[in-house]
Amino acid sequence: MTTAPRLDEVFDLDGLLTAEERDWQQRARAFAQERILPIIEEDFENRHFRRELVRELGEQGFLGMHLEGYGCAGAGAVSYGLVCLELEAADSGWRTFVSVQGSLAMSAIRSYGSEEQKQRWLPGMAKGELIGCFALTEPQGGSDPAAMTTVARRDGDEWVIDGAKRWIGLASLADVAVVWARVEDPSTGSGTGPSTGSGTGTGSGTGGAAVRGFLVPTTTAGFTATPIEGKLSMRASVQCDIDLDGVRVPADAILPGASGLSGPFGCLNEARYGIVWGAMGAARSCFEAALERSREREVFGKPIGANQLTQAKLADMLLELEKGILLALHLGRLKEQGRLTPAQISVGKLNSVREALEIAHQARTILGGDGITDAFPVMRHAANLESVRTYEGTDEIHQLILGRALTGLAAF
Ligand code: TGC
Repeated sequence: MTTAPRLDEVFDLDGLLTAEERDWQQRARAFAQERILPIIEEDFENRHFRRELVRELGEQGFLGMHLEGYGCAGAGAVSYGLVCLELEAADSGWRTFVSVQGSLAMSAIRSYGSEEQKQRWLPGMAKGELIGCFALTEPQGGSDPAAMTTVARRDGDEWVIDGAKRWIGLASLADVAVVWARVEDPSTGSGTGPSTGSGTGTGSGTGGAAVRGFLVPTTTAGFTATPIEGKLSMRASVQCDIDLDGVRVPADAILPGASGLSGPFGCLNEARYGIVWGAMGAARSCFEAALERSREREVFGKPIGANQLTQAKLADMLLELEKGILLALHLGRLKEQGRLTPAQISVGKLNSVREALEIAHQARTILGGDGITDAFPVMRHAANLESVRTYEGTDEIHQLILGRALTGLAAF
């Protein structure tokens, strides 16, 4: 039997990275292998989120690592992507945590917050001492944030927020929630300028009321987060329903720099970018499991990897894996140059998750019956990827974003 080439030698991806990027990747790979892989099957089985790892992620510098200042590492987009890839090679739940904390909650505060808000929250979040969540999606559906019904109304020196959110990662463990709500009278806002409003495009619209972001400490009266039970995916992480019942926050809880849906959508761009890389990590893990098994498992008197049908599957999996990583790298380089567009992010998110799922399914067939057990990570990745396919814009939403970019016609 010949020796299989190392995967990363096939396309020489290492040669396309800087020393700093390789260092981030190696540290994330070591963290994933030493701290996540030994416990992940148990945690997935028991639906357990291992909170103690959050501080360790902070110590590694992975939380908000692509942001500048306030205790964040200020790393490049490719470095961040590589960390997402390595963490998701262990489990999508842990990449999701890093995305929710860094790309959504911290990114919202970093991009739109006041200096005081940044000082108050970001250093602790970067260290993993504080957890943030991002409350955008509502129970009636996540695809159309313009149909948001959560409302913030000004009452003297306070805002009063009422509404409900769903599928909010880590909300029951979070210290602060970035809550997006319609403001009934934007003219009474934070005094940072008039709101431009949202819902000016298609979709359900927001009736002319601006969508604004609020930083809500989760200990605030009227804020309740309840973990969603019965998940068969992302079982090692926590997603919640949030009830907002007369939640009172001070006037300066509003994010001054975000007005309209471009605020939360700007954060979604960041999180979707991380998924472009992360899903390829899950795919790599599935591919490696299938490849190793194909060389060891003997049926009909020879390793199954010696069969043409198995080799064809492996070759197709390799193609999509390497193409997906090269696409992620290309998008990362565009992002570092400030040239990455939302439509390009949609290309990457749609492709990475779709192909990762296909690779997981093909890997499962090579593993045979054992492939449905937790002796291999493949079914766990496949189950997790169903969530990844759905959040941050479903396949269909990204197809429609691309359809609009191609035709100039909105179909939603
Ligand atoms: P549209 O009229 O297109 O735009 C409204 C305003 O937003 C701006 N905009 C963007 N800005 C930055 N980045 C983007 N990608 C943007 N896309 C749109 C746009 O320029 C406009 O700005 P302005 O200033 O003129 O008001 O809005 P639309 O309602 O027609 O959009 C339709 C559509 C389908 C594209 C949009 O609704 C969409 O992307 N839907 C999917 C939403 C989604 O991904 N939801 C899932 C979120 S996942 C989540 O919240 C869970 S967090 C993870 C966890 O907690 O675990």
